[in-house]
Amino acid sequence: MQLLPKGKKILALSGGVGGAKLALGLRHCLPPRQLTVVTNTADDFEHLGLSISPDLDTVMYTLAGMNDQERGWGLSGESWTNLAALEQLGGDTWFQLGDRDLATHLIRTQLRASGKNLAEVTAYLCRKLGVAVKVLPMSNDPVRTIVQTEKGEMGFQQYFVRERCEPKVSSFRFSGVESAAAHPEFLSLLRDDSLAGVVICPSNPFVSVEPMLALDGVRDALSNCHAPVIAVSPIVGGKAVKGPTAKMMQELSMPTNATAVAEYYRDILDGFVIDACDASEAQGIEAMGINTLVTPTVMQSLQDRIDLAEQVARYAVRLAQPDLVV
Ligand code: FO1
Repeated sequence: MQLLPKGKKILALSGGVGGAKLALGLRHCLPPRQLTVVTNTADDFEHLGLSISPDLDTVMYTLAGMNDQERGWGLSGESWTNLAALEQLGGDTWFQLGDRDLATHLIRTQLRASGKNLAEVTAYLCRKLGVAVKVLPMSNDPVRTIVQTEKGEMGFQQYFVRERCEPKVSSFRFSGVESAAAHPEFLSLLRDDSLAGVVICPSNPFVSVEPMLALDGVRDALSNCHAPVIAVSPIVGGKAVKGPTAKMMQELSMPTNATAVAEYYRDILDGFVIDACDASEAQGIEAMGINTLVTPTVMQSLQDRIDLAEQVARYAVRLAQPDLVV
């Protein structure tokens, strides 16, 4: 089964868990050379002297079939001996690094110190883990999400993990984004004839997708993209499938529904995918000038991931030939 015309590619923009699930579905229904996954790196931080790239890790581990499905992050079958030893020595244990996961951060830190950029390190790790799909960091330059909360400003992992997303948020800023360059292949693919569609995965719009859009040239390239730009709603039935998206929407005084997500991406979208349980919102989203696909979007099993990915890839092909859209 060939979903895309020969030589055509899908570019997926992904944060962590939700994005990685759809990326895995796409990986199962497209040959590796027809898929590139650009991943948010604004969640990255340095911890215990190590370079941690949580969303890259989640995407890599998921595509390698090594991720812990219940926890959502890290490796399956993990052990925690190092963490226990760290605790005994009074070290920082609020951010949990498993024994096997630690190897990824050690290698990344070592290779970065030897002069390799983040994309080179990611390509190396993917090769070693048997990930055939191209996974690119959004940028080789450091960008860090800073969360403005009722308790003051804090780094993203401090907000997300240490504070368990509890403080009320009022805004986000992406430190370093003004001087960071989008990965050159990210920008060139957006302008390439081989592009069949851009898929914004069901990741958090504010902290997973926005940092990618905020990189110089990306928003313009998406608005002017010759291929359809499609987003999958991370909000289903008024709730986030995973993570703090709905809570953030409330705190930012937005309605917590798929329509508000469509509105947020309005300038760049050709198509929007909403869950069957939100079908009543389709008409309003279409009235914004955004074509809407209603389909089951909750990805519990591997088959759910593949089914959704197939629907999205077919939707991209249909949107590229507007006469055929029904
Ligand atoms: N998330 C947690 O909720 N608690 C953790 O202790 C934690 C550790 C961790 C270690 C490595 C890694 O790659 C990711 C890790 N995550 C952890 C997940 C991660 O920080 C968040 O899910 C993302 O940043 C949000 O996309």
